[in-house]
Amino acid sequence: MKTFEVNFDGLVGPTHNHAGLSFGNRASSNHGGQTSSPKQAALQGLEKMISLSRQGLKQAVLPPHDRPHVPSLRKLGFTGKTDVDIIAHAAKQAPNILASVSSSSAMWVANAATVSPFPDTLDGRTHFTPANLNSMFHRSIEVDTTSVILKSIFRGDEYQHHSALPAGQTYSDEGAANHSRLCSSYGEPGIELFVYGVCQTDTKSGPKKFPARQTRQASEAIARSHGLRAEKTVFAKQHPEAIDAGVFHNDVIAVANQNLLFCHQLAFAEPQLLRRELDSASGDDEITYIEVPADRVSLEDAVASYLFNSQLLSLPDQSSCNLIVPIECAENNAVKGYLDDLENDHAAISAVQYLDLRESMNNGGGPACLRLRVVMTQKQIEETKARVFLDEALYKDLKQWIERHYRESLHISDLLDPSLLLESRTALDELSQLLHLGAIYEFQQT
Ligand code: SUG
Repeated sequence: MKTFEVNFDGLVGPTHNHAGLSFGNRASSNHGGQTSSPKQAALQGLEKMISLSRQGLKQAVLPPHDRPHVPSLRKLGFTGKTDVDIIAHAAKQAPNILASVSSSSAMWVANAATVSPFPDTLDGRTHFTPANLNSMFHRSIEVDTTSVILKSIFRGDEYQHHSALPAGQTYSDEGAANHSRLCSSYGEPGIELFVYGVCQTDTKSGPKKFPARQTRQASEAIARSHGLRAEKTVFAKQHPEAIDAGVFHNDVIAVANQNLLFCHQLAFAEPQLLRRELDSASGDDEITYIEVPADRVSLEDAVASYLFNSQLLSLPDQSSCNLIVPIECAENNAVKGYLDDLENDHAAISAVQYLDLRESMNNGGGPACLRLRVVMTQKQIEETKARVFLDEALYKDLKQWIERHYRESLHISDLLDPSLLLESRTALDELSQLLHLGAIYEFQQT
């Protein structure tokens, strides 16, 4: 049975804005208060999706969440006769809370869940654990809707959906952004690599400046509940210097695809140990490492350009990969120089493609943040009821839907406008029908 790795990309929501909500994420802090363009953001993301699909890859889409999130405002004590009144209450008393519940951050679906595909698990099912995203309030409210969406797409006995890990610091989990898979081909058992920022029994060697958003305890719990083979599971610690330089998720400093690991010299606290463990777990399959030295690309340049928040594409009929990187990589001399050499000299990389995702990038989300990888067989793809696999017809429908419903620009002061709630709900109601997802949003239940 033919097996694919499908990239599910998060569609940017109608309330995409720059509120500077993520401490430790430099782009988010630097752009806080600036005007965003929800329409351009969504179109940029959609262009990325269709570009991959046109290159022969399996590409799918995940819907945005309902924002501003009124159920969260209710939980926090805001009241009113109608949802619009509740927004008005929050707008008056706590605009910062309203901004948090209005973020379109669910678009970065690399943080939606950790997925262990069927070849890796003892029961032969694909396991999903939605991320609790405990470390940031505006992200912690994503988990319930994420869970509903994943269950509505991945239905049946071949999929196992777990609850998110318990709340609190010990099990802080940010999903696939800290999880990679190395394999000889997607349908074969792979090594699952879990990367954490801090271990709760050794908090001294963590970062000093910025929070570590993934704990070892969370990663271990997921590996346990997904039923992974111990000899094929590796845990590695992020370099604390990297976190303090703005690497809030490991996918900002490393990316893997099949048997290739592309990372910065300072990605991991113990890189030699990691290589030994990966080599031993991979057995006869050789892993190729491309480690970028800090004297070629500094941590600062890596974070500013998002060089490693890239996607390594295994294109049909091509033995080496293409690398897709954000356009910011072409604007950074050190990074561009490195990429030119990589493209010319390294057998594992055939070509580098530059993508404009500036709107997402300004909140700290590059190409890899926008995708969640799920290994699926041709049969599983065919049996999926939801209309989420991108083809030219769906691309066209989504483009028109964005053009119809999204604002050209949005400033955090616009979040106080109650009509944004109705606009957003009208758009999402239509989208859930367009994608054949059923009533996935709380506002559709009443
Ligand atoms: O969680 N930014 C997101 C970016 C997530 C990127 N994801 C991965 N690396 N996989 C975050 O920090 C900023 C929102 C704002 O500031 O308005 C934000 O949530």
